[in-house]
Amino acid sequence: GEPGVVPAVESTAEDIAEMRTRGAATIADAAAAALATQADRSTAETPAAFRRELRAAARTLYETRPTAVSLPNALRYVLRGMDGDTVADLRASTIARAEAFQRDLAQAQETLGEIGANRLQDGDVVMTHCHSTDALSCIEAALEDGKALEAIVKETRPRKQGHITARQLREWGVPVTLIVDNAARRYLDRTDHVLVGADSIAADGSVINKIGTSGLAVNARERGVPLMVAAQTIKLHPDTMTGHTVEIELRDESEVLTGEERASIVDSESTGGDEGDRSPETDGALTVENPAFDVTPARYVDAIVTERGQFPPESIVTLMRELFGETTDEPWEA
Ligand code: RUB
Repeated sequence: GEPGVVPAVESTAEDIAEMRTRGAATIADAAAAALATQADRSTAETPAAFRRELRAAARTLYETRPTAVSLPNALRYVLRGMDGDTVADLRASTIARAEAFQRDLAQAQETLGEIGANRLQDGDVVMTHCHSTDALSCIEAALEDGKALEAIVKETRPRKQGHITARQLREWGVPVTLIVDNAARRYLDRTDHVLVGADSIAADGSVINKIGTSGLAVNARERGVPLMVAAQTIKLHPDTMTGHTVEIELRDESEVLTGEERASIVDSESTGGDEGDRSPETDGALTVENPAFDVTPARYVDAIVTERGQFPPESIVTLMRELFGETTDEPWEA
């Protein structure tokens, strides 16, 4: 760890990296809370040292996972609110800014849920992928409006976040049909809406979300089922306004294949020798790739629902310009 970064921040970073804390909104909330904790527990004696520590804490959090832009957006927002000429003032302003961020984030989710609920009709069947608190907020608001919904929940390999979605929906009394990812196209025949969240949204309206979203989107279009993306504006990716692409996280092989499974595949590859004769070249010839996210082009997205209203994906760039302006320098790199 970096000097001055408090253990609570290190452990938040570890929770994010290991996915005990996961999902774009939840990660952003945890990151803001961690910066408040850093501010609270900092033992810095000068304003310069305090600022250095906060930047180091932000870097520690930033380096955990690359795809959900809500993480750097949250860090940037909190650090820009750090204000004052004394350590006491810097501490108080940072904590207040982080708390305001967390309040606004929760409020945005509630507001977008009410907006998204308008797209759902009584009796509709909604298909979900992964676990998105923004997507669930739309369902919750529709239920509160008295609409009865059913859900078809994709398991979402390899981490099975569909189980978290299924548990939440069952808590709300929604009938749930859990399916393996490969069954999605078959069940689109009786689906009224595909509803997903986002880790990042690019300036061209493309949506970066859990791996498998793009294939689902193409199948949904082929079946005539609309795809709705629920995303707080914190998911809008400012760098994409200047042409940057969003980094897709590649996760560990162990999420896909156990060591034993690997051995059973590589051992069965005949190398002409006996069992003890397994060469490293043979081992190296089995590559497991485990991308955590993919990109759904804007043309497959029917609506992006945010707390600022719902948008056709092609017009999201207007909202991005309004929210971010032109500067995207990271304050923790200063
Ligand atoms: C989570 C995921 C979610 C988005 C949106 O991926 O792809 O759909 O983060 O979630 P992972 P939310 O499990 O790898 O973090 O609406 O809660 O921000």
